[in-house]
Amino acid sequence: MNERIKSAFDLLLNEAQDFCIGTEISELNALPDTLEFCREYYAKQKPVIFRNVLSSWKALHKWNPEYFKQQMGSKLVDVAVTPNGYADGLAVRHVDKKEYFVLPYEEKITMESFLERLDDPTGAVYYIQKQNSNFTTDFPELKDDIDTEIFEFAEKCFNKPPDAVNFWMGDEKAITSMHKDPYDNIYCVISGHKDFILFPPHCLPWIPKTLYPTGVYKRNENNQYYIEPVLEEHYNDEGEVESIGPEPLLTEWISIDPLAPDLAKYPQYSKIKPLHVRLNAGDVLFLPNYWYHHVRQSHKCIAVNFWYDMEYDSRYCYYRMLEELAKS
Ligand SMILES: O=C(O)CCC(=O)C(=O)O
Repeated sequence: MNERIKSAFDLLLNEAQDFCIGTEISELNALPDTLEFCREYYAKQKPVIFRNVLSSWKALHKWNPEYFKQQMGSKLVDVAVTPNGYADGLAVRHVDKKEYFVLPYEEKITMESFLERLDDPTGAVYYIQKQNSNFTTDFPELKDDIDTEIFEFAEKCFNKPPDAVNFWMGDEKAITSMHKDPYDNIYCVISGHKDFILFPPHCLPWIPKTLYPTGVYKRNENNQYYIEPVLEEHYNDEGEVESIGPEPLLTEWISIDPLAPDLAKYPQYSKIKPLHVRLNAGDVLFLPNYWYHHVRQSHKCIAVNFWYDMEYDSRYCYYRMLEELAKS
């Protein structure tokens, strides 16, 4: 990399360090009002944990596997299934020994059998993690157990309703690999705990990324999982698919695992310091858009989160520039 760009990146890291940007996570024991939230957290794009603020939610006292079994045992739910716990993560495909970015096998099963599979330590890893507002569309019977009015302070600040409300429940082996989202995130843990590893957006130049062939898990008749490449689609001028393949679609993904970083391969990663955050039942995290996050959980942890579309402001434009410079 060009020396001038490299020293500009070092300057970025040092300035952020000097101004304590992304060096710690604030915590409050109550929800803030709109003005405090806007000034102290949203405007500064600073994460904050609100500890133990969900006690007014019925969900906190009611939601557990037994309750779900009684209330919706026969309901069909969409589940992400993987052999290794990484839905949307990296894995080596045995056929060609290449590393792929792999999407999960998607299965519809009853809530009761989902809960049974969570108790089977030998099988594949099951995770309800569909990020398509599945709480709103798939779990209307749970709606009254959460009180979204407590987040009025945030909604006034974002000035929009959430784009998606997602429901998460799964195995402790289910891991969400490091990524970032174009959403401001209000993340609520209802039962169990979640462990987040975070980096602020300005750490981009030190977080290695690679273009990977894309695959999707499939299951054969012996219940074994294998990776099938997702082939690239070619479009005509009308935007219709003209042909498919022969090459797999390429997906850019973060190459480093923060749980076991390969520093020999990615020495630049040692320059940045992760923030570790544990959310317990009743805790809420405000995670601003474009913050990198990696997420683990306790067994049968239950969570709900609210995604608000980010504002595409000047910060986003600088970020795009940084992305281009980091490629050079
Ligand atoms: O809870 C998880 O596993 C992942 C959460 C996440 O990535 C998000 O809320 O953006």
